[in-house]
Amino acid sequence: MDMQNWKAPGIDNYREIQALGLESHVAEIDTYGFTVVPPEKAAPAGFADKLRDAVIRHTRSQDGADAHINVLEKERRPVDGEHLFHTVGRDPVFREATVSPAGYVLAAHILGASLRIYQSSSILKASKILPVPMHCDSISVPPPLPPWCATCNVTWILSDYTKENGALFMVPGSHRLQRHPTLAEQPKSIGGQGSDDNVVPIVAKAGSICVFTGNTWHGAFGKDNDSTRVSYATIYCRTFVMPAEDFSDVTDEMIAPHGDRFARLVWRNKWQGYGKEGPRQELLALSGPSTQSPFG
Ligand SMILES: O=C(O)CCC(=O)C(=O)O
Ligand SMILES: [Fe+2]
Repeated sequence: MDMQNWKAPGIDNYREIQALGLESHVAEIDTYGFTVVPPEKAAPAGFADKLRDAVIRHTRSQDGADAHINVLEKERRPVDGEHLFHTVGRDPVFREATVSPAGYVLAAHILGASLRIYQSSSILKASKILPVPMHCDSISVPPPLPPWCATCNVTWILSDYTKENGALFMVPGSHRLQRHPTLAEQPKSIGGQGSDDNVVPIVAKAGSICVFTGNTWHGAFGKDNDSTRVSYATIYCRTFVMPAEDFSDVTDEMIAPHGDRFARLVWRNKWQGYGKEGPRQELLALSGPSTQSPFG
């Protein structure tokens, strides 16, 4: 059947997914709440190395106290390791990662065409590291979580992930529970009282990307060895969500090489944020499709 002329919310994005050969990853996201795209499909050869080098370079050169979380005692950090925040203003390679096609189209499958960046950050986990408690990234969203998600996460795995090296873990199908996990459900393998039966480690090669919905329960195993775990994550959100980062310092010069898609991702042309002048109607009108369908 010729489907080329069909028009419906989400179809343009699905065509991009087909062109990239990522259809099975869409099925996995819908079924399990996450997918892992292998390095050869995630980005051109060499990109992940560039991204890893930038994470290490910028993390090592930031002032220790630049990020509040980096000076908290380990036990008080929700995620142990050295964090680098608001990366899109720091280096072109971080900007490129947020629009890199495989991750972008899968994020757009989850959030629809109105997606924006919520947070662009990285974590370097050297030596011994505490586990990350199980949670989902629907931050501040009350239950029942909407079946269409408010956020999603595209994590670039930049060193080989094994359980021993502190891999991410996921709970397949947990996105369909439409709630946050409770304290009693924290798995035993990370010091909780709950079952490990449905906890799967994300064992993956450096250069893979793990894409998961904002409703998918996940965390990370602790690490007891001297390996260095490196990751870079973009959390995307829908246009009505207040982003975690302030993008007002992202300049035209930073945006220009990465195109209109990136401009929208960093909230150019947003209708929110007005003062006495009130909203600009032509900008408000841009959010029309997102009120018609979860893919708008
Ligand atoms: O990579 C990790 O350690 C987990 C971080 C996390 O929870 C996230 O990126 O949402
Ligand atoms: Fe998370």
